[in-house]
Amino acid sequence: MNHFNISEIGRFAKEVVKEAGALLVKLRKEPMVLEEKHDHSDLVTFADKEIESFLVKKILSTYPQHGIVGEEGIFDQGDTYYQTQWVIDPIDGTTNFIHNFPFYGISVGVVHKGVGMIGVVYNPVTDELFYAEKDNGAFVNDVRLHLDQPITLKESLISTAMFWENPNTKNTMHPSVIQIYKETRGLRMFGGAAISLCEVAKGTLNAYIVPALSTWDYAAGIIILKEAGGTITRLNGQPVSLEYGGSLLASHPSIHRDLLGILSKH
Ligand code: 2AM
Ligand code: CA
Ligand code: CA
Ligand code: CA
Repeated sequence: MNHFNISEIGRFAKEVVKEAGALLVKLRKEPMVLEEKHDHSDLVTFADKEIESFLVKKILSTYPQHGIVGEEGIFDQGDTYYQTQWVIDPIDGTTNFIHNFPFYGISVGVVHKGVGMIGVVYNPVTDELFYAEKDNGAFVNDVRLHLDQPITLKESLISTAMFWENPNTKNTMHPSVIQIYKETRGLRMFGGAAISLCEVAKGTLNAYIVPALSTWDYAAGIIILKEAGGTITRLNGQPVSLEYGGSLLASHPSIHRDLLGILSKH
């Protein structure tokens, strides 16, 4: 009954994210209206809510039977079970958006019966639209992404987020982070999960490693990276769920095992 037509839904998802992207570019030029969510570093703007509302309206007018999980909670799922669920982050990298630091984007994933089927991420600064369908490859503006050049840990550039709490001494860097820093070309923190995952899919970054995220931060990005040939697990090597958030070790396939080895030591 609830047939999932991946190419039709994918085409729609791409279109709707492009439209939301144009709206985001327009909203960026308007005066910034922002408020704190939990503290001074956890912010939400008028644009986050506008983009999520726009996406929810568009999705439900075409697919009224689908559910939507979004960071700003515009659509209330209640206790209803939806076979097909859209997992959206209207602006991933809100702090970057506010500061005009060019590393933020719109992230939309489509999950059917718990399986990630479609991922769309739009970077309005570079005008890059990342798109992937399960088993059908990953693309940036219609150019195929594929991680087929092997790399070593020594020649890789790693992205992470926030300083990890040191389990022994607190308030200093986690020993895994220090070791990864020493054994690679370097560590970067850009403040955006979705774009980080897409950059790993492009090969400009070689891994994205984070201790905790929500599903909307990575739903689209992990489908894109997986279809580009990347390897994605939790930090302990377990498979990543699209139903609940958690850690992420998302990398080029040739360095995943080495990174897991480092993470398991500390
Ligand atoms: P956001 O911009 O959509 O909130 C920042 O390192 C990355 O982590 C961003 O992708 C950010 O998404 C996400 N994040 C999740 N929870 C966060 C929080 N409480 N504070 C800041 N960033 C958070
Ligand atoms: Ca947020
Ligand atoms: Ca986010
Ligand atoms: Ca967000």
